[in-house]
Amino acid sequence: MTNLPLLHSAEVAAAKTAGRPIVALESTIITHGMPYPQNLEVARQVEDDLRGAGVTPATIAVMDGTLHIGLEPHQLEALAQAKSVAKLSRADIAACMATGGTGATTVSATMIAAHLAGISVFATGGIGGVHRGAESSFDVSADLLELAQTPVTVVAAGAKAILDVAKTLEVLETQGVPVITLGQDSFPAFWSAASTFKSPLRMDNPDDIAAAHQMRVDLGLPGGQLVANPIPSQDEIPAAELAPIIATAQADAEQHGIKGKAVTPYLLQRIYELTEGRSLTANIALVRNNARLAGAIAQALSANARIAGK
Ligand code: PSU
Ligand code: MN
Repeated sequence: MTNLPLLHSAEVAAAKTAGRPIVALESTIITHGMPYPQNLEVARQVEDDLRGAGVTPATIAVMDGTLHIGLEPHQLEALAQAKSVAKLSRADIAACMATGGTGATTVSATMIAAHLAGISVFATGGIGGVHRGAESSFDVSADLLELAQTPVTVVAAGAKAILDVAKTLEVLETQGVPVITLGQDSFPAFWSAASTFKSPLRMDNPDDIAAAHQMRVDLGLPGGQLVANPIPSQDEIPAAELAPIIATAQADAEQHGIKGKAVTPYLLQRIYELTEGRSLTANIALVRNNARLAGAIAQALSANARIAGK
């Protein structure tokens, strides 16, 4: 471990020393998920939302070979403006660090980094999943397999309708990942609060989610939890309205031969154009909503750890 190029931001280091709650944030959403300058505004806003709630944000990224747990303001700005930054999953984080590269972390790589830094809760927008047509493309996000092996609770707004939600839920079940939806029975669909799928589990408050996280740790179970947090109804785009837009975006991706890592960013950008920016407004609202819930879960976990003297 001594040679690992890992750096905590000043505020994350202070929070760790004091035992204050910390929430990890990913950086691919900044570099590949939203356009500049909104990406920077949102990244700052989400960090400030957490600070306002008494929780320390730890945005995670690899910069010049160093794994950063928390970015200083100038680093966040540099990342938001950077062009052609690598998109890192479990498969390429080590190679990027070993060669002094710079890359944004997806859900899988962010979970690895958070766990390494002793952070149990992570907020994002949406996770990767099983893509439509996966029966021929085999495009299944590494995020799902990471949830099966790394003990971090990930708060997301469910699975985007650009994915095959049924297959995504099946893989999560096979992999032993608890999928917990907050406050409703329907599994949320990212830009839409509800889908036609029932959530495997439902909980109605952050304390129960924190207790379930701790119980898995106590049982010695590997892997984390996926918490699905529905987008607030005033910010959602109804599923019926999105369906034809998603179909168009998907047809365009196919026509342009978009494959592999490029698929998710391409679809997000195309849907942004086709909704004239509404998808981004919804995306921002749901990310902030997820950070709020993640903060509350982190607070519950750290309060329980204090009581237990851990
Ligand atoms: N979904 C979004 N925005 C994103 C992503 C997903 O709405 O930015 C990013 C996340 O970092 C996620 C990654 O981990 O895409 C999944 O990529 P892939 O589908 O290539 O596994
Ligand atoms: Mn993929």
